[in-house]
Amino acid sequence: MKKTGCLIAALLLCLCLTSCAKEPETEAQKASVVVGFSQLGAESSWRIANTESMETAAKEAGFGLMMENANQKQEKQIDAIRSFIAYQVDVIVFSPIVENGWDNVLNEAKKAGIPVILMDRMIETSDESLYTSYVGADFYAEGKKAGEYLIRKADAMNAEHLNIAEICGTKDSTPMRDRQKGFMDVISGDPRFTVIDSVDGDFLRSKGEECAVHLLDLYGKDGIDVIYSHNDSMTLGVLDILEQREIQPGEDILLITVDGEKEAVEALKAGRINCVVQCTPKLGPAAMELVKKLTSGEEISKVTHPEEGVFTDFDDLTDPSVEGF
Ligand code: GYE
Repeated sequence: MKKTGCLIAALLLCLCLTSCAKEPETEAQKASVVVGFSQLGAESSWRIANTESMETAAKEAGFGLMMENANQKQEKQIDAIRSFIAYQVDVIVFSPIVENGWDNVLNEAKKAGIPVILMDRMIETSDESLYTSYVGADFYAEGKKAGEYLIRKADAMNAEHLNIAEICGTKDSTPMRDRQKGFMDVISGDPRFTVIDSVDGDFLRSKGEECAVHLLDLYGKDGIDVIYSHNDSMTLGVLDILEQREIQPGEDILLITVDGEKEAVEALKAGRINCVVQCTPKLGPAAMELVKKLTSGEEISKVTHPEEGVFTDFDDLTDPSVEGF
């Protein structure tokens, strides 16, 4: 009797230990729909606002969000996607840092039957079935808006010739490629414009500063009339350098930027930036709507672009709609 009692107690203890040792389920894992989200980094205010938008929207939709931040490394994004496949999430959402090199891992997701939504950036692939949907900006249209502003400004200034320096975002990313292409397609036929240089600023404020130093040392203040920068973070870095060197931004050198974060819109209002092309980071609600439809078996569109505008020094900047994120 005594022996059996001890045995039962030992068994119970064993059971308790094994169940206590089991990892507790996280909130994300308990939800009925689990989204694996691979964010590419935290390189800009845009990206930070985008991450917040995704987290808030997932919470509001009642979805579990397993998020991994790749700190600007493609390999880390690939690892994250593989871990979401292993966990068998319901949907994978990811923002690809560059366009190429995803086919293998996306084929693995496809084989596992997990749909993939591209959020923010696109991929280059010959197999469109590797992603179900894309939600993000039309970067080509953004580049065109930047070019159209420049033409209008040159007309208003009666400019004969303008030298443009371009500061690009992350090499081979969709916004870098398409913001450049849209801009060039608009201005390249106009003999008033010469793009004297195009440098890589990787969407980072610190690199924007480095690029400004490099360009000013190389061409001098009088050799550059316009800086077209692919995002606000880099532009804010440029502003710091121009001001250090007592060059009047917005006057001595025209500044055209993309995103529309608060600090940039304030600089536009203060006459230190000339044109801000909008690109919204608030893609969370649209992304979660796609997840909702997808998991309830509804058809979803292959591409969704948010509505975006442009703020310039031709506008009434006291209008309350002129606001940054
Ligand atoms: O413009 C930039 C960010 O992919 C649209 O990435 C995004 C870009 C955005 O780092 O600020």
